[in-house]
Amino acid sequence: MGNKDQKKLNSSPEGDLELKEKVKKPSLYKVILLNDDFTPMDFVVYVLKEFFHKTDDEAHDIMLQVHKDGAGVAGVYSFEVAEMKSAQVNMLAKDNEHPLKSVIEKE
Ligand code: TYC
Repeated sequence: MGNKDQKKLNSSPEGDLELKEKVKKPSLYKVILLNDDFTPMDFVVYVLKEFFHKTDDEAHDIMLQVHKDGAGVAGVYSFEVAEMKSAQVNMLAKDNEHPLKSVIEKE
């Protein structure tokens, strides 16, 4: 029996299922902005527009929600992207001497 036929015999819906089970979707992580008493509202809006591609209205809504509730989701990404965005936000805030912090949390 040729190699080609062997492959055909072994392929089955079960085989496809086994393969599917092993191909895991990457976990998603939320980038969460934390409220503080000193970071200017305009700076938070800028961060949401620049790093999280929010519209002006979306950015204002999220900023106000964080201001009222203490924390809010800026965006949801793979671990690597979430970690990078959170670090960039924290660095920009530090460089501008604002206490704004972001953290990441598994969904
Ligand atoms: N609470 C800040 C103020 O009154 C505004 C603010 C909003 C700060 C959201 C951080 O993640 C934040 N200036």
